[in-house]
Amino acid sequence: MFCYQCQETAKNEGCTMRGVCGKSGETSDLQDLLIYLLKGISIKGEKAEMVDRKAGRFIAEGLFATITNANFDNDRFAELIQQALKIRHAMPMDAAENLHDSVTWTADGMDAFLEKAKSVGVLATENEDIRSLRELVVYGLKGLAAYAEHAAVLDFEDDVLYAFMMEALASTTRDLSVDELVALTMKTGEMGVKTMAILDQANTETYGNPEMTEVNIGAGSKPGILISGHDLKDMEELLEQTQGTGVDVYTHGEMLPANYYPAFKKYDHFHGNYGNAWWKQGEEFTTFNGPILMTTNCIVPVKEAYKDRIYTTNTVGYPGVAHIADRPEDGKKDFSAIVEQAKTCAAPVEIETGTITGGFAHHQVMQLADKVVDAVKSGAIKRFVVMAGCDGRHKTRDYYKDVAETLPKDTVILTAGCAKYRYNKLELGDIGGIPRVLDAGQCNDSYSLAVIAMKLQEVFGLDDINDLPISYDIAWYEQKAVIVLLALLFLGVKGIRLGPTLPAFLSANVVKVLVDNFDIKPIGEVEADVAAMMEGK
Ligand code: FS2
Ligand code: SF4
Repeated sequence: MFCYQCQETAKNEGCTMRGVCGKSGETSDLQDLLIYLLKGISIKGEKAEMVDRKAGRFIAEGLFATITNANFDNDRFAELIQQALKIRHAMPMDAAENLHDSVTWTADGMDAFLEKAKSVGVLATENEDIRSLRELVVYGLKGLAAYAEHAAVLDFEDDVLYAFMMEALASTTRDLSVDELVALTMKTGEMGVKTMAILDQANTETYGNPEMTEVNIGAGSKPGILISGHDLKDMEELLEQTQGTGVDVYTHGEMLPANYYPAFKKYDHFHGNYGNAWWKQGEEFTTFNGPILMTTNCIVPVKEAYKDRIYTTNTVGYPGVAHIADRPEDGKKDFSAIVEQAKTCAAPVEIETGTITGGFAHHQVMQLADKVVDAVKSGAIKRFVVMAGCDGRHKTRDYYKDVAETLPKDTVILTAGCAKYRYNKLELGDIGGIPRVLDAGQCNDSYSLAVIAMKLQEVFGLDDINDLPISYDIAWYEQKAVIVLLALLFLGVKGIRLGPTLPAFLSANVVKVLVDNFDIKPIGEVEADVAAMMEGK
């Protein structure tokens, strides 16, 4: 195996024996082969006269399944590989010479899959810079695919996205120059913006605009179900199916922003949020006592303490863990097994009490726009600091908590994603009623931060988005953060600080391209970074 797609990769170089995330070498290899076959499907698909939506959706699901902490189940990957071969086979293509091996290779059975995987992984591209750019595109596509898939679940699909996934994946099989690959990277960012806009539309048209909400973080006296991941449709159906059962519903990790949607707030048995970011699930799932539903990444190696009460669904998988089947066409998922189990469980152990405030997606912030603009004009708000992105296990991520605490009181933190758990329970106060931490939602909602920035640019009549009093101090962990980063670069944002480490998959030359063109920098010491940000550097 060789995998370096996430921030926690071994020695910030690459996982070679077993993933730091717990992924086995075999799982990693099967994921490589699946990606390879998605490239074969893409080569066929990009030549078709019309976008093959079925193939496009399959590509999105396949990419999503390979995101860090989404799926650890070899059997599931073998199934996906078989499906990929079938889909590819059914796609028409003119007979041509020199077809890429990803279009023609075929075999059956785990042994054959694992054998082939050895030669099609990341290291099959020998040139370090080409490899770096190809993987940057592929990881960006994984994030894009995840967002496209979330939108598709809500019936918002755009063939342009599938066509682009095919174009980009197919391009990674060709001998593109560094310049061509840099251009493809930017186009990935552009399509990332488009995808996130579609997802934003899907979420808000289906569930309403997130609104300022105080979320209970304590525990109730009834048994509960804990729902994690990013899938709002699962959230909706779980709330419906638990109504009147005597079972409460709690969110964990990236599902916290479900608490901000009008469509979900109406349920009395929606109790609030339990716990923190994904990496704390080992302890928090143990004390929760009730069943846990993982709707997307991030699942981590499952502990015996809750193995018999954790469930996966969608692209998530873990060996030996019960999986809730997809919803039938025009039907709903069946969560009855989870509900029945919950009734037999004790209530959660209370691990904290109080509330946290969130719900500041673009619509809510725009409702406060006058207040915000006045505060900027009067100098009450000196600067916004975007600290969106991911949380993770590394102690070095305390940096983000320390930055939040060190920033002067006349600054506002804009956030989205699970990075917020480093500072969303601190008492940071407010500025004239505007909370100093404005949480827009999931990493999926990072689009909101771009909308807010563009709106402020318009209000202040600025030509360049970089003239706004906004600094970017982004934390990354997995591939959804990669597409958010590429989207920001496409929008022309410069001077982003990225941490806690720069991605291992960026070669020295690719880092240089990013530094020269976008002034990207690694995080440094807290005091110095805060001082620099306050000077707009
Ligand atoms: Fe948290 Fe980062 Fe959301 Fe992941 S914000 S680790 O990309 O999907 O989650
Ligand atoms: Fe290593 Fe991250 Fe890949 Fe897991 S996803 S194998 S931790 S690089």
